Amino acid sequence: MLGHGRVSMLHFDAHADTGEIEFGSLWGHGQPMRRLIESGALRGDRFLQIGLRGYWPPPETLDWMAVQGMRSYEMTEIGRRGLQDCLTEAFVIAMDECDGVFLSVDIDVCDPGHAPGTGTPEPGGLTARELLDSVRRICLELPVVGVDIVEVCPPFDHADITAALANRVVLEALSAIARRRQDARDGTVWDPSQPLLEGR
Ligand SMILES: [Mn+2]
Repeated sequence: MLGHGRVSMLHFDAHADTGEIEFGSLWGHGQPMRRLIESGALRGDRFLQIGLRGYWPPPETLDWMAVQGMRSYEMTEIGRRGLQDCLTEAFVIAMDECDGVFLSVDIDVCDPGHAPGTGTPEPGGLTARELLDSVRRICLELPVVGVDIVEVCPPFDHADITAALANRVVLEALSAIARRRQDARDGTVWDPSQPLLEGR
């Protein structure tokens, strides 16, 4: 199967989503990352989580994650080291023995003040600006093969704050992927030190 075991994951979320069972079900919104790794499609040791915080998961789930070799950049580490430093490190891991990157964005990675319309809000997250800049950088610098944006809950939203952010995540990703492909066609080598990232 093309790409099987050769795609790494960059997973933005307040939650690990690596639970074993939720309300008696193997398939809930807290289990997808465990099922994905169990399937063998993605390697646990090429699975990078960014923005985790709060009081879940329990120790036995954290133990399972450690056995898989998963790497989680919790908000405390991001605050201490800086988001860009964490991303730079994650990129190196993601591209080791992998051909592509899947970018999964749970909107609750952002602070509820920036994304209130979600089912399991967790205080102390990224700003909208940090998320948009991260998505742009990932899609410019890495061979992204797929993107999803999940957990937007319109009934909980206010003034379309969350919906607008999710929309802009998609636009940032598509625009950056298009730019990367255009540069590849033109033979332009993108220099991260140049001011593209400092555009709007
Ligand atoms: Mn979440």
